[in-house]
Amino acid sequence: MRLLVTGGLGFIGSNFILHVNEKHPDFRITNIDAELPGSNKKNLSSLQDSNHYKYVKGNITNKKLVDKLVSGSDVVINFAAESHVDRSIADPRPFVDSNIVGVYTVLEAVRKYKKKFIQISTDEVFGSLKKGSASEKYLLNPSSPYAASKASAELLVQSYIITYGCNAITTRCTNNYGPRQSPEKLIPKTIILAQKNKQIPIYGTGKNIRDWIYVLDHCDAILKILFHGKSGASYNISAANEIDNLTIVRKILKIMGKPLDLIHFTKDRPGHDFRYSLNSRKIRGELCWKPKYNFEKGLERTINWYIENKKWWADTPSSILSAYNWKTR
Ligand code: TDX
Repeated sequence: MRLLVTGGLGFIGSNFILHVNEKHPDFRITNIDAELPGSNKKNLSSLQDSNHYKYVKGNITNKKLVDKLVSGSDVVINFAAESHVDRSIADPRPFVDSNIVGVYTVLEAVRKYKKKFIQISTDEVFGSLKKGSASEKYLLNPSSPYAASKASAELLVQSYIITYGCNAITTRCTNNYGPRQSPEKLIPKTIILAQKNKQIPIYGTGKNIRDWIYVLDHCDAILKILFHGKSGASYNISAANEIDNLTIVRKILKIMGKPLDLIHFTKDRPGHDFRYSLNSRKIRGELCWKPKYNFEKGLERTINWYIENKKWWADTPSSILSAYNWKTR
């Protein structure tokens, strides 16, 4: 199988490529990545000599390049996205470009060359839920410019399925954690700051809830969907592991043997969603998927990876690790 992976130098995309390379070494993978925030060339340096892996630097809004790469593939999996909510609050424009115009450009190519397409979306498209868990039938109700750009992409995919009969599937996953996640996200940021004995900013009260999944469980779900997912469908992916931010930060500090007084409450994120939660009954029932990692095991693996791979994050600018200043960026 010839896979075109977009955004494969990012956190989830790079873990997915490494996972596929391990489970299906016969697959040929082409990775197109624009090297924007979240991408890291070190993520796939282990594959640089592989003759089953090809890297192309480029943006998914580049029609000519996307056409060429899509025509030479069997399946396109779109991980490429601006993904940090704080950045989208400071400047939504790159989110419209990558997450909407980029997806449109890829959709045009998969329509033209009649290829299978998988769009990697997020639980954030359903907005904040007071109670219950969102099934695939819930209405899209995004809060941040980031979430709105991902919801827009989902609607574009849906329209290409209905109007042009495209062979496409959308997946939505809850908050991922694991090796190679960009230092600006909560879990890696906490590990890196704790390692440096620096204050860890918690937005607002720290009571906000996210539903966490180890990145390899997400990658495994995408593989199941690639092989057995129903064309035109969407699948929610969740490990049903809801935890508030303060509890996570405390757990990390405990595992690392660091003092709780590193915790520092800061100004809340504007429009901060209180809780995300997905119902993943459909993928568990139809595709027999279930997560393999519990949170304690996954968190320890993640902490160990960051401690053992200090070189990967050592040159992270302090501005990325500080409390976000939404006014000036
Ligand atoms: O410094 C911080 N302090 C803090 O309290 C950061 C970076 C975050 N937080 C809070 C905000 C959130 O409630 O922690 C929670 C998690 O924040 P992020 O890591 O920024 O993730 P989130 O906003 O939940 O969005 C994530 O989940 C859905 C991903 O970044 C998205 O890409 C994904 O689609």
